Amino acid sequence: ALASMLALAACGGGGEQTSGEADGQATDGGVVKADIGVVSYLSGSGAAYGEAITSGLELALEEINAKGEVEINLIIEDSAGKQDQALTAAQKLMNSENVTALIGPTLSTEMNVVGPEADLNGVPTIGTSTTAEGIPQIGEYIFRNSLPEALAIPASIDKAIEKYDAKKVAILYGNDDVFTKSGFDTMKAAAEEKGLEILTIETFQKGQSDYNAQLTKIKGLNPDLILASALYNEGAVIMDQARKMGIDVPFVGGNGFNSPEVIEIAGDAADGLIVATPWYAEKDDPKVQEFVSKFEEKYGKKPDQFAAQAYDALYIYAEALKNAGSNDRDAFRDALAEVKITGILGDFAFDAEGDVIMTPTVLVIEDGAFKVFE
Ligand code: LEU
Repeated sequence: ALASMLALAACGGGGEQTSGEADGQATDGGVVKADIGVVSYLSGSGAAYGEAITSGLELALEEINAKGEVEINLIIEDSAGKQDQALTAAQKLMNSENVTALIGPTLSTEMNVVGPEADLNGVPTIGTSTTAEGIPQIGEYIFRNSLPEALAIPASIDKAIEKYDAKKVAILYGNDDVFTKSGFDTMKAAAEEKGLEILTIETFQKGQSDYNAQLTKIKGLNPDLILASALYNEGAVIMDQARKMGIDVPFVGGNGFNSPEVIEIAGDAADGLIVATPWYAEKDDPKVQEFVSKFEEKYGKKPDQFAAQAYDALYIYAEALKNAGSNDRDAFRDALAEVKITGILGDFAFDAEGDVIMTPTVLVIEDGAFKVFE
């Protein structure tokens, strides 16, 4: 009986898998197979972020598996934008599903709890939208391919200064979220460095619906620009209420504002929003245009930045799997650190910390659409 139990365990037929070895056969005729766990913000007030991300992943998945060099199975879990739910989802994927690696979670707030746990378990993880300071620095298993706020915000502020000769700014930010706080720190530092006068710093919390107090104060101080660090739901409501109060100065937003949802929710009030992006759908590049038309065909709408970054992330994972030649977590992690691809975001490679350096393009919303801010 003991001998047959051992035999069963040896061929993976029973018992718990406790090592970094992912389940199932690693290769099948040279094709590396892997389960990849995805933790995404798919329900609640920021669900459009997760929808964009999973749409980008699923399109890439079809293409990658059709090529037949690797075979990826995505296991997708909803985090609802919440730390505890993100952690529970990640633990299930790492422990019960025994995935080779993780993609996500969506928010830096969530990554701040999932990242350390994944790193401790030796599970390679890539953030495709996590832009706060310090994410890849969580540990050697944690990577990102999303344009950090530290590169995006100064580019937007520079453009706004150049265009509007801005000298005085008001800052408004969510003080209960890792990303909106980090975006604020970057905005404040950039404003100070560029010699802008900061007239006031106002705060809000997730889910807030009335910004009258903050906006009345800002209006009275008459800034040239408003720097706002928010996710789309709060950000769009802020712009709507500001315009209704007669505040018509431009807004500079962080990555949370780079979603078509802002226009969807705020309508005309979104005009005058400036954001920096690593990617935009109008880019004159055949790879980008092919992606945009395939995406539109599959989903009936244009991809946004979050879909694009997720799409490239799965190609980065596919390349790492191929190069690792195995779905072993450590082999995958080491191959991942060395990946070089040319994706729809351009030439891609991680730096020594698993972070990314990209040159942003600054966009502005005019007449209800994002346009390159020339
Ligand atoms: N960039 C945000 C963050 O780091 C998430 C994104 C979906 C707006 O939390």
